[in-house]
Amino acid sequence: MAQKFQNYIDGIWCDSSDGEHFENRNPANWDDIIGHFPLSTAADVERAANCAAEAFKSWRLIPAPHRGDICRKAGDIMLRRKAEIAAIMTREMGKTITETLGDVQEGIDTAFYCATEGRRLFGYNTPSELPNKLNLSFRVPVGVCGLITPWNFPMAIPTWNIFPGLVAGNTFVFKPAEDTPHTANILVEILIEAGLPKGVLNIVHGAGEVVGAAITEHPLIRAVSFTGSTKTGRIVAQACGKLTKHVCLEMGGKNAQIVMLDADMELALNGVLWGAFGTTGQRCTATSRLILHEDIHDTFIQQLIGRAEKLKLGDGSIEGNDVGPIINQKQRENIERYVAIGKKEGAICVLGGERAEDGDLKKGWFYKPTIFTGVLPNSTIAQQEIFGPVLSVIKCNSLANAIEITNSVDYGLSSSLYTKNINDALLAVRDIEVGICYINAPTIGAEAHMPFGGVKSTGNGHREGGWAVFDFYTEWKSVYLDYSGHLQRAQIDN
Ligand code: UN1
Repeated sequence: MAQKFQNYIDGIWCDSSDGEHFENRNPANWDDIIGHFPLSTAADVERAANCAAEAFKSWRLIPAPHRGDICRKAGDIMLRRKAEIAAIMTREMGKTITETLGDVQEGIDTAFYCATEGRRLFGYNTPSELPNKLNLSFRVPVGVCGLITPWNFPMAIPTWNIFPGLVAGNTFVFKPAEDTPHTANILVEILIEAGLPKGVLNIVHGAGEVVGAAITEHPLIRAVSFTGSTKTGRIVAQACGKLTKHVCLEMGGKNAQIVMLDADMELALNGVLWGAFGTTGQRCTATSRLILHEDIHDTFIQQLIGRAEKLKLGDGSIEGNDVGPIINQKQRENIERYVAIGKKEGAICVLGGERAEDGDLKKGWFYKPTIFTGVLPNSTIAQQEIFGPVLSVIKCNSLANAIEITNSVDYGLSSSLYTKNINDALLAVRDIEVGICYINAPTIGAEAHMPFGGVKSTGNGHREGGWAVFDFYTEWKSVYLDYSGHLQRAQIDN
């Protein structure tokens, strides 16, 4: 009998209001049922939002350094449980243990970064234009925050939000992805053990259309952070806009790696293999376009195919496997749809382009690493996010041409350029329209203490990670302290 998991509302583990559940299965082996999780209702969100609002009254008064201490303790617990959490994550998400260990580490890094931020949270003081008057401006929490997270980074993305949000003094209603609910419950367990008071973090499992929608529509929830597709992000933004909520959107990418004539080819090959096929291409930062200088194109492709076909597909929990499964049936069908479009549009599929179904792979959602050459910059597979192990190769004839192709998409998350020419590198840093720019490194590899996010259709101007995320989880309060003892009129008496 598969284990039954629960929501956590107001310090109590509980079922959904109508007792319904959904199943969570291992994407590498459908026979492996991880457990049943609550299919929650709008009433559950209502209850969670009310509890979070009640908890906010006292949580906001706890000194920020003490709130930071809870994050530090959470980081210590994560460190202790790192291998166990990685195994749980691989079982429900599919990526290799090496990668899930990295995902947990990103959470640990964020915990320790945020712990110390509790002792900073810097504000401003400025001179007043009037005598005997003190001007200060400091950060205050927003209030109850809603958090809707995806399945590809089940620990890193929730912690990027929850830890800074808590340190800033907010409380949460958290809806994790239906495909990775177990890791989310572990995070809640960790924060309970670290001493988080009841009601401060509430987890409500279930469908985006029900639980996610209720979070965006609930008037007590003042800010919503969403990571997922651009299509859903726009729905979230519209719903939040009606109630003038803060909304932080981290959405799609169509990230390019450029390789110039003078690049270190070995380095560039390793970069694209990791960027395109790591996490089975299921990262918003994944390399989905490879822009090659025409003079190196054929040799580079030949070597890339040689390397990519050696990648070992399989259950991510087994050592030696390089590429795990696709998260679910729907996502694999989506990849298949794009591959068919690529072929129809005239691109040449030089590797993969089909499911992997040998032996044990038959029981999982596996798909072979796929490479298309002869891709036109404006074709569908070069423009739309596929979220799978599909790489579109495009030729360029100069750096200017490569930058133009890189910028010719709606998205602007991450980019990479391989070159030994410092002038070219700096030019690219200046002109590529993205939020994250790598030189001689792949499009993936963001660090917890740097701002994370993108421009154009990737985001809405906010950043996660590092110090920048505190701009989302706080408001500014400006304070004027007049100690002159008489009426002083700004703009008039000075
Ligand atoms: C994501 O792709 O959704 O830079 C997040 C990276 C990771 C985070 C990715 N550290 O690839």
